[in-house]
Order: sequence, then C-alpha cells, then structure tokens
Amino acid sequence: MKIDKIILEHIKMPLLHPFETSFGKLLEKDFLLIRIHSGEHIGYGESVALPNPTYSEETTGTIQYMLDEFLIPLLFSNKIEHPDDVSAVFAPIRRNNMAKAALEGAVWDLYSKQQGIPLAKALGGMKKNIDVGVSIGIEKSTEALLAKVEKFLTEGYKKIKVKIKPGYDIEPLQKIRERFGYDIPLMADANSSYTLDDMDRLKELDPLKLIMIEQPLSFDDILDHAKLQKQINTPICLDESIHSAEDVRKAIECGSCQIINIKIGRVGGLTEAKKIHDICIKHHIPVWCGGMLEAGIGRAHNIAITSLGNFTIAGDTSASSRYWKEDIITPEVELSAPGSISVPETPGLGYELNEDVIRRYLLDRKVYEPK
Ligand code: OSB
Ligand code: MG
Repeated sequence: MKIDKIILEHIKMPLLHPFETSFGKLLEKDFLLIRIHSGEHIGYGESVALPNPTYSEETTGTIQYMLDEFLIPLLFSNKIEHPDDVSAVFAPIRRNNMAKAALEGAVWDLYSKQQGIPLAKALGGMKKNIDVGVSIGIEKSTEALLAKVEKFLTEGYKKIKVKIKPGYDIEPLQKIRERFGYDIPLMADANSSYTLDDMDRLKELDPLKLIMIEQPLSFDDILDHAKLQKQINTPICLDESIHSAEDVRKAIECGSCQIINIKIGRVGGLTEAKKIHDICIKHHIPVWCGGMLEAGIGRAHNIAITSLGNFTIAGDTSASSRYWKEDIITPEVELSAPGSISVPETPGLGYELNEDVIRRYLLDRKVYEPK
C-alpha cells in the first residue's frame, strides 16, 4: 500500500446531552479525524480518547503527539501489505493504544476500499445487522433516568446500561426493575469506582439479575475482580483492564470475568480486537463492542467489528442522533429496525464524510507527506 499523504484534523463538537460517569461530566468531545490518501482511495480513522486522562491515560493531545512524533513516521518508513502488518510495525512503541488504533483503523478502511469490499467483510464479519444498546450516564434524578430508559426501550434498544458509582447504585437499578420488570436486558457500568471493601454492597446487586456488571474495580486490576467474581452471581465484564489479547488470556485464566467489552481504541486497533474476539470464542466468553462517545467514523468502525460472530451481546453503538446535533458522516448512523443497525455493504466503512459539518467544528489541520 503506497501512502501519498496523511491528513490530521482536530475537531471539537458539543454533545447534545452532557454525559456523566464516576470520573466526571463531559459536555463536548474533541478528536482527530485521520485521512490516509493512496491513489484514488482515502481511508478514514478517528481517535476515541476523552479530553482528560480519566478513563485511560490517553487524551486527544497525547494521541496528536504520538502520531506526529512516532506513528506516522513509522507508517511512512515501513512497507505495509496488509492492515495486520500495522500492529507489528507499531509494536516497539509501548501502549498508546488509542493513538495506534486511530491510524490502524484508517489503514483498514483504505485496504478494504482498495479491495472493493466492506470493512466488515475484510475483518471476517458475516452479520448483516447488529443488535445495539444504549449507555445512560448518571442522571440528575431517578425520574430523569426512568424517562430515558422508557424512551430507549420504546426505540427497541436491546440492552440498557446504566452508569453507577458508590451512593448511586442499588436504588436507581431497583427503581428500573420495579417500573420495567425483570425481563428487560439491564446492566450496570461502575467505571472502576468500587474496591473489595464494597463487597457487601456489590453482593446486593445479585437479586437485581443484571446481565452483567462492567468494571466494578480498579482500572488496572485483574486479580481483585477474580476474588469478587467468586463472591457474586452477577457476571463481571471487564472494560478498562483489557488492553490486549494477553490481558484477556490472563483475565480468563484467573476467572476475573465472564464477558469482555472490546473497544477498538483501548486494545490498539482492529487486528488486536479480532484476536481478542477469537480467543474469547475458544473460551466460550461472549463479547460486545463498547463505545467512547464516538463521532461517525469511530462509530462506523464499531459497526464493522460488531459484525463478527462472537459479538453476541448488544453493544453501546447507538444512533448518531443520540450524541450529536449533526454527525460528521453521511448518512448518519441510524437504527434500521428497532434496536438494530444494518452493516453497510459498500466498500470500506460504508459512510461518506460530511465536509460541511467538519468545517464547522474544525480546530486545526495538518498534512504529512513521506520524505
Ligand atoms: O466505560 O464504557 C465506558 C463513554 C466514555 C468512556 C467510557 C465509557 C463510555 C460509555 C459510553 O459508557 C458509551 C457510548 O455511548 O459511546
Ligand atoms: Mg465501561
């Protein structure tokens, strides 16, 4: 793959609704849009880090630096025949997974466009439609939370995920069960806000019959989650603790979780995401695709990876209009049926950029060419 130039655009867009988690409230999202040009084709990637290093250590600023200083020069100076080669080229660089994933995602899109096939197909995905759910932030009141749950259930979303933290946990979940019953697929995401000292509280979740609790303990823990899983019935799903197929192997070996949340950015790209997907099949661990409040290009990558067979639990990839007044892609991501998104069948990601929207929210633009 001969790369002619790479363009980085820094974009900042206000979220339609503030998104609050145990690590703070987010009012807007900034990200880098990557365009890799090769002949007549352009591959797109999007960085998914939050503006602050609160979910992981990366930010849009650290990604910009890593791309500029190391990853773009590495991509230019190495021969890439297949997108799987990119992670090997980036391997000497420690971590910085979201920076690597942003660039690798653009190479995958470019490759599938060159091959004339959908990105989903290039990844080995077979599903024509994917089931999707929603992630609801910490709300001002239980009434506001219940109103949101009701709206999303009406729209057919296949999983309701509620953010929890100490002091905001059993009660809101209990209220949801009382109002909507025990049949709705309900889960909680703690974003690392508990410790083993909270064992009694976490045991109280069991009667709520959640489909899982996501990342209750520390962002870097594998061991304590295994201790917790022995004491509670609610299946544990790991998010923050998983950065690689190796992390997954260790988590499974220790019994730290029964489900894995795959985020392409967190694990360093689509090649690693596929590896994790495949390891989980062997161990009968279902996976689902997490979200990072992505704009359209990141969202389109999530749709493509979710087309793989072991993504059997609805992910967090909901419609563009849940997040943005206007998205950077056309068409926007929409539900094609209640709680379901159809996987594009055109080459690459299957969405075009909406250049008007990009111009409106553009902060900065930089062009890189091989030396
Ligand atoms: O923990 O899954 C998370 C958003 C930002 C950072 C971390 C998380 C989230 C979400 C939102 O839960 C998922 C989405 O709707 O994109
Ligand atoms: Mg999470």
